[in-house]
Amino acid sequence: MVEKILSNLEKSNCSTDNIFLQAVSEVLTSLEPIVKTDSRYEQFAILERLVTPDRIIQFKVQWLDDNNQVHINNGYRIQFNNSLGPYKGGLRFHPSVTTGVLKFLAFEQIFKNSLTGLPIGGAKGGSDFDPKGKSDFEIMKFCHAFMRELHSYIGARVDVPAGDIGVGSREIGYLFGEYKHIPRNYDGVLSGKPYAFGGSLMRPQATGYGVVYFAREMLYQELQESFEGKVCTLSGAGNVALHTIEKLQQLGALVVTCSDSEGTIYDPSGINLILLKSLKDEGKRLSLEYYTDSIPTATYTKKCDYPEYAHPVWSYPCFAAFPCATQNELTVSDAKKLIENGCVAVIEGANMPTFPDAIALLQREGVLFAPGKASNAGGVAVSEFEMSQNASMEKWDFDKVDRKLDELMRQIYKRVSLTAKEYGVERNFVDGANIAAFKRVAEAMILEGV
Ligand code: NDP
Ligand code: 2IT
Repeated sequence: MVEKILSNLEKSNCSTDNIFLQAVSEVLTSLEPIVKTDSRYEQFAILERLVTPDRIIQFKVQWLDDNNQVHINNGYRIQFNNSLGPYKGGLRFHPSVTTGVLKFLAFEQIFKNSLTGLPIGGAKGGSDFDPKGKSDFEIMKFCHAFMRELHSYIGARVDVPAGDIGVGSREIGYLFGEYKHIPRNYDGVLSGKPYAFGGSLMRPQATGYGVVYFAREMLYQELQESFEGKVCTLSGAGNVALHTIEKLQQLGALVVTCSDSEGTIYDPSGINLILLKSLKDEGKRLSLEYYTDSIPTATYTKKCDYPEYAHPVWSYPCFAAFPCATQNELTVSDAKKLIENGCVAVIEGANMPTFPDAIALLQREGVLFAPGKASNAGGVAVSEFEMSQNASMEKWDFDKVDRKLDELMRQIYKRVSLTAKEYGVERNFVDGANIAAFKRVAEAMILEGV
């Protein structure tokens, strides 16, 4: 059945959708052993319905730059599945954005959101707009133009977008600023808002901190290990990477690498987070090259100086590795290097950063592998906490959100690892996550009818 669905999908999707097919294929492979266990899955055509988005919305975004030149970008929102709750998922502004990329991200989001146990469905959106090199005013004008097109498709109980690559609280602030003018109501229609007007404390930190809470629990339960004194490697230098580094350092780990789309830093004395934030914090996107001006003992390697299949960040000995930049960034060659160097765990901060053959190799060699849909779910979970706070007009303090996040990440780990055991694939957290997430969504789809 799974093969038939994949082959039909290949026929009905175009070649730029390969990344979506990669995501679907991984999930359906995990589900293969369980789809026969319940005849209702076939009767209700659950798999076929699950791989087809509810709707793909595409719109034109017209905006003026600081020289009054007109620019046009494509804008999208993919509402994939709302069986568990309102559509929920981020917006990505990056030149590589296509419907294929957003379909993969929205599909993954259904499963991630299901794993949180919270009432949220799966969606994703964004634009091929490139925020790099744009003035603050241009970012504002683009966000306002984007929201003028998007507003009629979203709502606090309909679809609640948030941030992703290229979209942080500054962009969410501008998007919200335009939204509230249109229906003239102050709904929590976006999450990741600045704290000054409806944002939740800890949303900026939530994804990275959640990744580390998941990793801490997994390492403790599986290996009775902690991060104290351990060397960790990491890719990325954005929201997820910065807060993953922050929490790892708080737990006593030595994080020795980070990267951006231009190159990589290796700092054997441990990444200086204050310096890194001063280069990269929201809005600022200075090259990592400048890191070595302040810390000459660190090494900077330009992207053009290494092959695509062998990323320097994965070539250094480490206890655990955290890919936190983007999809398909950790190859099978990188996985071999990590294994040779004694890495015991790979925990995904980004969405699908590890190639399928690299995952298979890591798992075969006994490296603990945490898939992003489980380990990076803390961001969307705190987004849902923000929706709760907005709906009740409350403000929770930092410790309350932090405690709830920690508890939720431990629950996700438990759900994923128990499901893997139950289905005879102990320690396969990919299968555990896909099966646990699927069962909850499928049950809702069956109970709601066709
Ligand atoms: P940011 O835009 O804050 O940071 C992205 C980082 O990744 C930057 O360092 C960027 O470098 C680098 N990067 C982006 N694209 C590429 C590329 N094609 N090649 C190499 N490097 C690249 O995004 P986030 O930190 O928010 O997101 C990172 C990942 O985490 C994504 O996969 C996202 O989907 C996922 N995620 C994000 C969540 C959130 O709450 N923000 C929640 C869950 C998952 P540069 O600046 O040079 O482009
Ligand atoms: O990939 C993700 O989970 C996000 N970008 C966050 C989504 C959200 O709604 O907070």
